[in-house]
Amino acid sequence: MTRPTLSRRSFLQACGAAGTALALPVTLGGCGTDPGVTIDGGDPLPVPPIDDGELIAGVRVFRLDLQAGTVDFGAGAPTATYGVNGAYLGPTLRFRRGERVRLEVTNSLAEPSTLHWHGMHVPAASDGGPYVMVAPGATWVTEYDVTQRPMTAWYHPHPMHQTGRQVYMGLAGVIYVEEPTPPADLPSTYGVDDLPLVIQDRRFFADGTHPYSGGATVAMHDMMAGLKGQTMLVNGAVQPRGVIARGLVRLRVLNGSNARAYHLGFADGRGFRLIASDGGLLEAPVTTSRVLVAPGERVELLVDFAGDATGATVALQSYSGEVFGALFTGQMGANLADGLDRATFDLATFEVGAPPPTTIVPPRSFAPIARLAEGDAARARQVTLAMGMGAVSINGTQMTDLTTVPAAISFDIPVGDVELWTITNTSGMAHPFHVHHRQFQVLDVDGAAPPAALAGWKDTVVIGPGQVVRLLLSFAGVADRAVPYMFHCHILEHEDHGMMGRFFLIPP
Ligand SMILES: [Cu+2]
Repeated sequence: MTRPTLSRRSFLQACGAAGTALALPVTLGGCGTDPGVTIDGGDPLPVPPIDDGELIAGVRVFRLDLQAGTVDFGAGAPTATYGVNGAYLGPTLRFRRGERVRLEVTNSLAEPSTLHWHGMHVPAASDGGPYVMVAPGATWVTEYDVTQRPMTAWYHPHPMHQTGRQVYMGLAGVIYVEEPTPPADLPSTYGVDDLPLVIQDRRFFADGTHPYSGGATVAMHDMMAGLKGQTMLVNGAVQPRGVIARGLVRLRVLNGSNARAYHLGFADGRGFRLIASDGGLLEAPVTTSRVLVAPGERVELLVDFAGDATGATVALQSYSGEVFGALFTGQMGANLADGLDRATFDLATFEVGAPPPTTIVPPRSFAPIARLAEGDAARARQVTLAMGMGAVSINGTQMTDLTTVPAAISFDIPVGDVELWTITNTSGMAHPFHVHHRQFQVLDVDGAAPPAALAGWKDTVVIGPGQVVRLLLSFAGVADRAVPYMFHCHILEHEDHGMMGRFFLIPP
């Protein structure tokens, strides 16, 4: 990869996360942070290799190697990276409902890590959270049954205090959960009319480094705002150009960024159908021209290119400025937002290629979703997300280590119970709230029924500044008093600095 054109954008970063009372060590000096280089994109869109595993005695076996590498992103010098079975990011794992999978995770890094299967319903010991670490040189083998409905999940490391850095280095990948035979009325030819798009922003410096290089911790401002950058990667390439089928195309978007939300739309204003959120298909496609996707969230879009001329191009953009007020409020929000949070910018460009293998006519509706009801809840919990005095918190406290977890953020939940969680955000910026192991339903947002995009199964949901969002969660699974699951903000710098809690599934 060569990209000769480098320039420094005069890019004023707001600075001013207030306060100095730190509950956890953070490097001071966020003011005047170097915004990094501007990199011209346009290289071909990479498509992660599809990995179907190997069927051994009825178990589908996947071998994943966490390894160090080097990638030239065009910053001016190569960047030291991490990847899974490669230098940056990892393969797309294809799981099939009804099968058993075995994950063999080898850690070839020089530091401990772990892999978490974000969105998957798995026993706690298989979940890959911070309580199940993989030492350097070790191989962690775990097995579980794939029981959930088809969806797009993903995997990423989850080590205590190190998740943001390790994901930023490049450890992440997509998981397709499919029926043994995918439905014929949705695009499903991988890499042709069914594409994963992993969107990440990065801040590169001219020497190829970034704020996490060399094991660094980020500056105070980047801890509070979450680490954001002005360089957009899609599937690991800077603002790439992808050739897509001249027909109906299914884009499975993962926001794999540490902190930045995107408000997706196309430069020519075309509409598309939002067909799935985190936990799979909605009850019906939602026709729209914009969709918000926050860190950790996935959305699936059907975009029709059948009417475009071969060779025509259209940019996928983020209309971030349109949602600025929904994601940032008050002085705190103004301080923690950056220029791109107020702007429209390109993520990738699609060039219309050959027609797809078959012409797809998508259904007008999908299977109904059985609704959980408030009356199903065995108990209610409050989860309050807050920021202030240079720290992030849940219920007034923080998760600072794995053993001394305050009761306010450590729950015991009997297997099989339904719970009503009220998530309140008292801060001036949005937090994508994620719960491990189970897909949940949004009961209401500030007292109103959720919009259609949030009415399906979710595992990560944006809690806007000042918002109150109520969730219904059904905790089926396997009791385990030794290994907990996590819930946390998916702004990874917030997670790493204690905006996290845990829950144990206990016997009923
Ligand atoms: Cu947060």
